[in-house]
Parts: sequence; C-alpha cells; structure tokens
Amino acid sequence: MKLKTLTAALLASAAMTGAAFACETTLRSSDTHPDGYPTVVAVEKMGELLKERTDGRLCIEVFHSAQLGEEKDTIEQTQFGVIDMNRVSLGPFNNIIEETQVPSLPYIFRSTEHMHKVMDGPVGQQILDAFADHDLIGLAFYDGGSRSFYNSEKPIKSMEDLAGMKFRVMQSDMFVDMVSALGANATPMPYGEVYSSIQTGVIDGAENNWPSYESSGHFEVAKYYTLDQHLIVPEVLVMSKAAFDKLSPEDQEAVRQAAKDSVPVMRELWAEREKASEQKVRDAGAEIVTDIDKTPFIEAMVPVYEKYVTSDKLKKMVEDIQATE
Ligand code: GTR
Repeated sequence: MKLKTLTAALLASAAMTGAAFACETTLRSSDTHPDGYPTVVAVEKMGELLKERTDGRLCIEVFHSAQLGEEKDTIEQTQFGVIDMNRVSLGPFNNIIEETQVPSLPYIFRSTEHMHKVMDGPVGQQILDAFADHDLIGLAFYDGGSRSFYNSEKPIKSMEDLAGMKFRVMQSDMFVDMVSALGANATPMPYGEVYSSIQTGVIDGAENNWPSYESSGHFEVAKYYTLDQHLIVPEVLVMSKAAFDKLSPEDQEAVRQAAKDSVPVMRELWAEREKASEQKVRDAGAEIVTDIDKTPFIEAMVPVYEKYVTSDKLKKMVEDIQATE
C-alpha cells in the first residue's frame, strides 16, 4: 500500500513536470526560408516569449524551408485556418489586399529607416488592420531588405541592359507591370522554382535581397547582381483569424505583444545577415554592379503608380509615406 502510494506520487509529479514544459496549444507557423534565417529565428523567439508569458498555454512551431508549401498556397491555408501563422512578403498579398500594394510600390521608400518609420506608424497600422477583412490578423512587419535584379547572362549597368530579358517576380500583378515598365519580361512563379528555372534557362534571372539571393543559392546560377534596389518590400507576420478567435482575450493580447517584441530581434538579425550574405556571395565570385544611375529606373515607374494608385485611399497612403521624414 505504501509502495503504491509512493509510485502514484512519483508518477503524478513526473506528469506535472511534463506539464510545465509541454504546450497546451502549439501554433504552426510557415516560412519559406531555411532554418537559421532571420525571419525563422525571430518567429521562434516570439514563440519563446509566448510560452513564457502564457505559462505554456501557447507555443509556436516554425515549419521552415517551405515545408508547408509555397507562399501563395500557404496564405490561402492560413485564411482557411489550416495553418495558424505565416511569415510572408507583402508581395504575394498585393492581388488580395490593395493596401499592401502601397509599401510594395517601386522606390516608394527612400531607405530602410524611412520604411521602418512608416511601417511603425499609422500607415503601417492601417495595413495591418486591412488583413482583418481577409480572415487574417496582421501582427507585425519584418525587414525584407532592398530587392535588386540578378541574372545568369551579363552585368546590368543601365536600364537598357534589361531590355528583352526574362525575370521571375513574386506572384503579384504589380511586379509584372514593374518589370515590363523597365523593358524586360516578367514571369511570376513560386520562390522554390527559381533556382532550376534559371539553371535550365526558362528565365534569365530574378530579383531579391542579399540574404535571399545567398540562402536560396541563386547566386550559384545567376552571378550578375545589380544594386538598382527597385523595391523595399516589408514582410509581414499574420495569424489565421480562425486560430486567433479560439484564444482568450488575454492570450490574444499575448500573441500581439510577443509578435511586436520579436521585431527588434528580427531587425538586428537582419542587419547582420545582410552583411554576411553579401560577403558570402562576393567570396563565391558573384559580380556586383554597385555604380548604377537609378534615375531612369525611378522615372520608368510612373505608369506603375498611375495604374495601381487610383483610389483616394491609396493616394493618401502614398502621400503620407512621401511626407514621412
Ligand atoms: C524573400 C522573402 C520571401 C519570398 C521571396 C520571394 O525575400 O523573404 O518571403 O517572398 O523573397 O521572392 O518569393
């Protein structure tokens, strides 16, 4: 009898220890990038904060390397509540949520600092709020650096060099028009298909920031990278409204706060990774064109603004961004 009681007590305490470390609910979060990439690490950090602050009621598991699918598909799955959270570029949201087009406009931001100021302010909040009408909760913006063209053919030194070349863009109509306005041809396709498409000559190249150019290995098949920096597209962390609605108001607040608290972590990791990635691709023999006159690129974007910034709402957002010092 005594032995039985002791065993029961031991079992009970073992179960409690387990409970202290186990998570009641684990939110599944998608990311296209590999383990260790700044976005992946930042969401993991958010998960640690959340677990601690909710006493283990909520945890996050990040499914990196596109394990849950390509961005366009995972966005739909997050809307349906199949995936709980998603870290994606704003680009693939352009065709769904018009407000996301504004910070995705070419040359809209003067610098990363300008982008931070805008996205941390009322325009950023307006964009986060816009996700609610699409079964999503906009939680926070992450950095996506500046995006530039790279290709397998030749160094691009001016806009004329782009003529007739074929570049992959994210699945956003606006980016197709952006590339056409520069005199090149655009092929929208999922990120995961870019490497082989360059390798087999289906496309000449693509466009992205230093960390993606490096981590995807695209530099191995497209060694000419030109710093025209046509886009500074922020990235966004969203949650499925279906998953969010299941939480208590207290836990909803914990999610929102932990997401916000992961932003400075992300920005620091991002700044470090940009430098490291640049160094890695340079060491590997990538040919970088840094001396490029951006003026013709900027001027060529007028029709893109005319086509996409049509409503008073979007015009006001553009004005507010331009007026942000
Ligand atoms: C990366 C971004 C990804 C994805 C990718 C792409 O810079 O972090 O979310 O959008 O670009 O070009 O598809």
